[in-house]
Amino acid sequence: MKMKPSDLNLYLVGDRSWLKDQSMDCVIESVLAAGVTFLQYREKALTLEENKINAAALKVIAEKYHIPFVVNDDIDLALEIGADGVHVGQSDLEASQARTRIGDDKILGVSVRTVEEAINAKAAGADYLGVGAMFPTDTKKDACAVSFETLREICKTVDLPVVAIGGIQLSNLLQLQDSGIEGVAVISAILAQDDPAEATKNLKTLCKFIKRDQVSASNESEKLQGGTSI
Ligand code: TZP
Ligand code: MG
Repeated sequence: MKMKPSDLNLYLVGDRSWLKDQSMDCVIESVLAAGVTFLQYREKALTLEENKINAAALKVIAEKYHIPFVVNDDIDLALEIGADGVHVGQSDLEASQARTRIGDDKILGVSVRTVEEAINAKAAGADYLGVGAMFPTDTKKDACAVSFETLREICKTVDLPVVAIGGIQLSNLLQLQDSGIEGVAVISAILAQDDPAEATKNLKTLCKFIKRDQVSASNESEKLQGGTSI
């Protein structure tokens, strides 16, 4: 499966360490049904065998909902389970090598923090860019901040769809409006919530307003947050 820019609208990075008592498969099924449009498998503390079993299970669910499913960093795992693609960061395998290994038909996502990295990622064959961290986050302790201006500059300069990531919650999502992004990628804004499906629906309501030329979403935002305008 290749991707469309609109697939990036509400991108979930799977990380079971945030889950409360629920099983990952059940939560993923419920949030995909609620409107998640892209799924990345990213587990940092599992064995090879556990990753194989868990990633393969999530791939089946993603297929059922016809959404792209990519694996973070691990190209062997992505190829072995037949994922739709991979996502690599700047300190992982070079994006051009990742492209060579997965071939032209699979999705390549690349994390970038500067315009230069974004230009290089495009030249290396990226299909989309992940840019962040846009806000402080406890999820990735080593994440460096990216400014709104840099995000906007990347979107303007490089002709690739962009998903913003890092600390994005219902309360700050609309601060990314008019940056040129296609959507937002989150972990805790969905997986750390008591009701991940409800959280997905609320985020999705605001994601509709994220693209340029769309009407102000302040009323919607106010309703979702019980009357506090952002
Ligand atoms: N890359 C940059 S920030 C981040 C990743 C994977 C963590 C995103 O998690 P959260 O909980 O949405 O801030
Ligand atoms: Mg990585």
